[in-house]
Amino acid sequence: MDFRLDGRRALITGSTRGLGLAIARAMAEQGAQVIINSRNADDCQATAEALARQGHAVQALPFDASDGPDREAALAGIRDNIDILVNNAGINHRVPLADFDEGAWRNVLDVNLTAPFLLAQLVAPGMVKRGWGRIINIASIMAQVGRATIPAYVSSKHGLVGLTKTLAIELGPHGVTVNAINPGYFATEFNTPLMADPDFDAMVKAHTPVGRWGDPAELAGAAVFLASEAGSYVNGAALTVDGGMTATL
Ligand code: GCO
Repeated sequence: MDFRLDGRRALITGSTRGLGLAIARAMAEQGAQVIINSRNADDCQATAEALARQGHAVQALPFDASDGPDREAALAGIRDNIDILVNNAGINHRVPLADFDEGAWRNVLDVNLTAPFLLAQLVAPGMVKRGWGRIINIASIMAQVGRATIPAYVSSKHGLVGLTKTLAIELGPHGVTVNAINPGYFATEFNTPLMADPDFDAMVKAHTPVGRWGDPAELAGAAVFLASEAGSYVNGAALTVDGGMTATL
């Protein structure tokens, strides 16, 4: 059983913190060369330096995944040499329906759904040429259920799992697997407003059979598995990592 990623080059979007950083670190620990990305060049540099100090092969590549010219310019030289793409960068906008403006809706869809599609389109040709590749889309349990006040996020994540399935079918014959991971509630900066709300915090603990928020490191194993040879027959799947939340009422 081979969970190693030696010799693989992995681009993880949104990897300066939270789930993306945990995935980047775990992939680096399995021998991958990791490319750290976010919109913020200083954050990318600092994260890459911290991982490099721990002996990992790492590169900083700041760009805005949802900005066409920025994305294409950043990837111009390396798009054909990415073995593993993790579409992790995501945003949320938590506002009641009556106040949810169109710009915010479009922005969430752009970052969470359109950018993963366009990034896959950029890197897939190189993977197909080499006959090996992995695309891992970080969706959410919000691809399985919904929650009031986050219509754009829920729609984008349901869409991301649909994108995963259709790309899995198209790229599978070329040695490229495409899968999603559906994280439940993890203790990340992204979820700070939810963790700070005592009612929400209590709801998460009560509705998660393991009784707590997830630690980002607890998501990384799923990403390593899907990226490795051990996961070679998993394609078009959405792997839920939620402490059991969606298994219960
Ligand atoms: C929310 C969002 C996210 C969640 C995550 C759970 O409830 O506002 O869904 O912040 O953490 O997506 O899967």
